[in-house]
Amino acid sequence: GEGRTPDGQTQTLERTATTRPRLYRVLLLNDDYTPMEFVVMVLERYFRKAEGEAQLIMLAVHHKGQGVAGVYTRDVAETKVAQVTAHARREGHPLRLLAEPEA
Ligand code: TYC
Repeated sequence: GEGRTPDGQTQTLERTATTRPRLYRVLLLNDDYTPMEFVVMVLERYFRKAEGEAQLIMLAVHHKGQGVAGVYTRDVAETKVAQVTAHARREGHPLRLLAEPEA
């Protein structure tokens, strides 16, 4: 990038091409017991979905068995899986999520 010499001149420094990090889908899995409103709350609070979109995603998972809650770098995806799973267990719900690499 750009640097500065002691006399205040700018100089262009070597720059190596970077690669984009691999992205992971956080999948939400259906089950028979987790309340629909809990899943909607999870999509709003942890995955920053607006209420209407959260309801659509929840219903799609309910009917199709699974769906994408969000797409993130690996650390973020795995942290969301862990946080939401812990929250669901604290509330006594069997909700399952997993992170899988895109293509
Ligand atoms: N199938 C659940 C019910 O009928 C609702 C649900 C939706 C559960 C999505 C999990 O990922 C899920 N209460």
